[in-house]
Amino acid sequence: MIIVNSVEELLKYTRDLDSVGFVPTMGALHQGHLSLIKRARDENSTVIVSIFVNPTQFLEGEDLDKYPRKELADIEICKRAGVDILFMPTVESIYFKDELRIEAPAIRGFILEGAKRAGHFNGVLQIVMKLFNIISYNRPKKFRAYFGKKDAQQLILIEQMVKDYFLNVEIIPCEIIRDSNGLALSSRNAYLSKEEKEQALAISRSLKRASKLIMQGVLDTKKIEKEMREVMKSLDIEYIAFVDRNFKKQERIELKNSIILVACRVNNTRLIDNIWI
Ligand code: PAJ
Repeated sequence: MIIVNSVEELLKYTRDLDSVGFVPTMGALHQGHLSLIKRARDENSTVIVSIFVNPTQFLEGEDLDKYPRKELADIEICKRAGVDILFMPTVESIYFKDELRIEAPAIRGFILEGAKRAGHFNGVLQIVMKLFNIISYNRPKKFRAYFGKKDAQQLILIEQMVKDYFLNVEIIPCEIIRDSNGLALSSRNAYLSKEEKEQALAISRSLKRASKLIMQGVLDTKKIEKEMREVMKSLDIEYIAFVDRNFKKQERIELKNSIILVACRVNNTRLIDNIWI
């Protein structure tokens, strides 16, 4: 595995590539990330992973400084997973002064996660656009990028950016990986104590409850939300949302076209989860 820290260096290693599978991450890698890497490994001749804690997607007062950084363990995980190139750029090598900015659309970019974290998705799109352009700069024959459904709104916005900006990349959505209790894996789970982890299980339980109700034929989102709130009554709920695949709010569930999203606080840790119906 080659580890590179600058764009110039990366470009030396990406000449004449056949298919490239790219997995962008912020590190502190867990089985969720690994599932993306494995899929990329299965489907491409070259796998490139990036680890970059992107400052522009953290708002003032968020956890940029304390975001878990586990460089050595991450390198080991990538090596073992058969990653070919690990790209770990410095902030200076990737951002410029007074640079051009990408603005997420109001309709999908500034609701839910984007309302609670106004400007967050501008930063996500900014870095993902840069990474796509850097990784595919030398025009591989095929370019695929892997994203988790865990960050559903991020995934939808990236798909929109690819379409709106005519980017030559295939976005591969990947299933949410959970621990044996149902808790969706997240780098931020590292902030949770044992008791808090236990409490956080109510999130996935509420989503399971929702999917059970839907299987029983309950499609009214108000009814489903009421039951979900009951399951999560010990948590500080930021939002429960029912949207279609374009993130338009729904009054009724539509099979194969609904996403149920939850954001909660467990003490000081903010957690998100969702299911695609
Ligand atoms: P990060 O939170 O490190 O996540 C990297 C990728 O792993 C994302 O596509 C995310 O959806 C996926 N992922 C995280 N937890 C997962 C889980 N439990 N199951 C499946 N996939 C999971 O998302 C980011 O980084 C950043 O915003 C990034 C896209 C890298 C831009 O900075």
